[in-house]
Amino acid sequence: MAEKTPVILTIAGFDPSSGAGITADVKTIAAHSCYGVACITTLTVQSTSGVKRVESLDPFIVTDTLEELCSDFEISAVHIGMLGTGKVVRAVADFLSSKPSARGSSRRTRLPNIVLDPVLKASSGPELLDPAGTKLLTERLVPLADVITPNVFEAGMLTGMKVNEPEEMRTAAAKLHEMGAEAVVITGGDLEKAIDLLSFPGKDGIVQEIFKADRQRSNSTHGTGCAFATAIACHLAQERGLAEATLLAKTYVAAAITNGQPVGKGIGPVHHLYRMTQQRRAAGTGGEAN
Ligand code: PXL
Repeated sequence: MAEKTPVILTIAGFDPSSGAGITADVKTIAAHSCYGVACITTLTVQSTSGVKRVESLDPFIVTDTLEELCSDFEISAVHIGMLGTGKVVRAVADFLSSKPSARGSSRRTRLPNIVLDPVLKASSGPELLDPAGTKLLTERLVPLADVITPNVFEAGMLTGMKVNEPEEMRTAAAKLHEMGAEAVVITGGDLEKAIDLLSFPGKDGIVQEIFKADRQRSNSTHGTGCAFATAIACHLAQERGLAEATLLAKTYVAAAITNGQPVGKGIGPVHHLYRMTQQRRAAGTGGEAN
């Protein structure tokens, strides 16, 4: 009998250049042998040269999409990325906490393996979540998620602390636990050493593990945060533990940067599907690609 393919739901914005957002997430999900379904929250106008415009969708469309997908698919993990506005954050939080929505939610069981990437701002500058959204995300989604994956900037914004060095990452993670986060991965890919901190409750209290890698100098880094969080969701869906999921996701993103394709005139996307080209090379000339 064919093995069941885990279905991963991504709730995120649309980046037409496919480096970040839902189209990138679906590529990441495919790269992990899972099936991706997407609830779009926001349209952005952007290319590799940055975000030019942000247009949030009606929160009812978000709720209806979530209802529709969840009434059909058995979801094994959820990735939450760009949400845009407080209204959308509320719709997502109401849905995920199984509160009946204004339209009447039919679902009663909580979705498993919720990974929250608290997307606040594009690297190119523009805000990707309004201030009401940041407040609601902190109050409702941080405590609801199984793991949150802020970068050092986002960890600083959520905690009101300076977060640059490993010690500050540890303190910020502890504060995020106090704020209701179950598990936290703070990514420090922008630091001199690419340091990620995983912080989660163990038997005898909070366990913190540092993952180190050399920082890559590359022009293909757009979408690293989305790829990382989505890859973690896929690994959790495949029943891996959080430490293994974090390590594998970090390795995946590093390889996706190394294999980045030089497309566009600005900061290019990571290569989410780099394993396909490796398989094609390994298959030689006999493959379908010919
Ligand atoms: O990388 C953050 C991000 C997430 N989601 C969407 C984006 C961006 C950054 O530009 O556009 C849709």
